[in-house]
Amino acid sequence: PRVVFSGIQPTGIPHLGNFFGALLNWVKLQNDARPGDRLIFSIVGWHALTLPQDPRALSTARRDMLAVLLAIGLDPKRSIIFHQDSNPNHTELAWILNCLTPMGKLRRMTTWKSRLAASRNANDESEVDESLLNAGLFTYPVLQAADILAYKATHVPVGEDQEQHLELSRDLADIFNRSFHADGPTFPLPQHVITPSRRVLSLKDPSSKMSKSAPDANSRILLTDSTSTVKKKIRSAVTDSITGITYDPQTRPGTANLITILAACTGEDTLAVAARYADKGHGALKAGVADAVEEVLKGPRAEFERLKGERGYLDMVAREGTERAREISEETLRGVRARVGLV
Ligand code: AQP
Repeated sequence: PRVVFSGIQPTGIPHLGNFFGALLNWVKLQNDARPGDRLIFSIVGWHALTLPQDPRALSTARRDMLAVLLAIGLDPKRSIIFHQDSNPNHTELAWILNCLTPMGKLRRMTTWKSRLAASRNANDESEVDESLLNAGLFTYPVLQAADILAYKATHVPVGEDQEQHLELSRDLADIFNRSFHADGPTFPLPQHVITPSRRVLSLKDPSSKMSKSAPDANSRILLTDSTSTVKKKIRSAVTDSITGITYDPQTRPGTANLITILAACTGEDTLAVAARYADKGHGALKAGVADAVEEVLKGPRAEFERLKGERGYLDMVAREGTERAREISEETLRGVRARVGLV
């Protein structure tokens, strides 16, 4: 049987990129699960703290994220859905793994390298100002490994951008297994489940991905956006001035991104969508995208609104999810503590 684990940060309401790049796949994995499979989905609050968060906004985002996960079809009877930050087994394991992690491995993480690059001294480009970066940002891939290994996960559905972190999880599992091999390996090596869909790009700057934390709110479509907001954001999406519609991500990234979104909504091929709009203009394409997005969002949006009023129910789902998660991770930690000598 498979143990599937994945997580999402409570840094805001998820957008279409999170949905097509990750969340929709979680629902599919749940709905296609075979008897005995275990599915664990976590809202990873500790990861969110690697960047400054407004405490009240974080608290709201945490609860909203749970409501969104339920609204899109995750079912607490079939999946374990819980808040990472309510299960200290993750941080305990992260600490133990930190003590086995070579610094060099963390320095090679592209996420760290891009943070470093962004903090170059304004006066001297060759000088990196590490004082602006917190230690959590450096070591959070180890926390991610702990998230996964605490459940002895075998399958981890995440975007391509996470492949390097998953590789680290495998390395750390292997280092632990080889360092403490009392009676066989402790951790299975987790595999990547590649999400088949393409990256969704920012509606305002198609050279970057759609992101929860980009400053321009019009650059992303949230799963809870109203019909009129969706229309307005798509209408103002950046495209190009070429006549007719073709799918060409290199030269027409904005147009290609709209085609990608439409295709993801309808389950069509991008080239088929492009062919359908070949003789039409951007106005028609945008209207088509808005309609397709509305079809996808209307169910989850209504369910989200309903669930937001069910605070007691949400708290119960979170509490029960945590209990089930903790039962599994506590067993892992018992083995880990015994192996490293903390008994
Ligand atoms: N634009 C995207 N297209 C496809 N997949 C995406 N993912 C994120 N953006 C896109 C996938 O969503 C999952 C959860 O992401 P996360 O919350 O852990 O953080 P992230 O990857 O950093 O996503 P955001 O939305 O940009 O959040 P912030 O702004 O908080 O950093 C991951 O599997 C990711 O691949």
